[in-house]
Amino acid sequence: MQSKDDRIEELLILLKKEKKYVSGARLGEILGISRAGVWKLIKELKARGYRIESKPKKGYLFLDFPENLDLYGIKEGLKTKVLGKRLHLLQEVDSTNTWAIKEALKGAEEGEVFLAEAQTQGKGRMGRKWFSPKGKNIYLSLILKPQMPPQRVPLLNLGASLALAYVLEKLGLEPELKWPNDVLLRGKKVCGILSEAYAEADKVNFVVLGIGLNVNTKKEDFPEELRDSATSLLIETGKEFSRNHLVKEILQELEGVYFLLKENPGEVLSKWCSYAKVEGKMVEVESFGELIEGVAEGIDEEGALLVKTERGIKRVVAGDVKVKGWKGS
Ligand code: BT5
Repeated sequence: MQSKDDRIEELLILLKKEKKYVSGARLGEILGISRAGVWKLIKELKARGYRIESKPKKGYLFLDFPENLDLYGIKEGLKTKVLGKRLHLLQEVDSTNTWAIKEALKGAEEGEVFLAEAQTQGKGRMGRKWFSPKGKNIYLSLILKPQMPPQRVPLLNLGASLALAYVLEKLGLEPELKWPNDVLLRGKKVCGILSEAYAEADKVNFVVLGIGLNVNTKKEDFPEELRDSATSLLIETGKEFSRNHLVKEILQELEGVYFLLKENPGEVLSKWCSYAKVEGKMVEVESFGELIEGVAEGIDEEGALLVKTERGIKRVVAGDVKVKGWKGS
């Protein structure tokens, strides 16, 4: 027998496909339940924020997804094989990365996704904080179990930012990527990525890849200190976006890049470079307390940044890059 969740998902798919009123009797027939049963499921969808119109004698019409994150809305039509096959959602959590790590240590599988409407302790790199207000943005972490040596894990960061660039480009925007993990619009940070790996010397047990994308945050809602360096899709376009739709897009693009990384990492790197405007620019990189100055030459096959300094090429595996003239730096 189908669970209630499966029936709700099926009902949603049916309603969305029809694009016109469908009678309760017909829906009941397809789902193998009574009209009263259909009405109960519709009531539940409405309570979750789905906009569905009901008219006597005509039936039900799907209008829109809810503004809030909703697992049915993400799963409906999701075209992935691995990522997002299992999705988890909380209204509030300390950090979706911390949550995903705990679940991975308990045996959660590759591709499981952890989402929250708000984070109370959203994490950036190196102990920094990620501003994570409720109900506006995407805070998503997923578990990967890649067959790659630990020194190649940084490629996942680059791959994830490339996937985000694809998502934003589809919205008509012009994203830029900044090593190692920033996605920028007009030089301002719209998305940050944090990967945390659990590895042995020669084997990766799992990686939690965390993505924070600013979607419907208004300029005045950012704290003062971020207003000049951060942006959101709303600020850039004047429009609000469905986060359920965006999560779906992110998972699909991410899976494409993840599979490509296994087959042809060189291609991912060259695609990444085509969005990065750092090459050939004078940069200052702060890495493990050291300040490295020089010209950014590119990225090597393990995702490290190569900087041409007065004393030769320096390979930087972690750090913050400042490019002269960039607001987001
Ligand atoms: C990052 O760190 O950019 C990684 C951010 C990853 C966040 C996601 S959300 C889901 C998952 N769960 C987590 O707990 N984390 C991940 P970093 O490069 O260190 O940048 C952090 C810096 O960006 C901060 O010090 C601020 O200056 C700035 N910042 C903080 N919140 C921001 C926001 N919402 N938008 C733009 N910039 C922000």
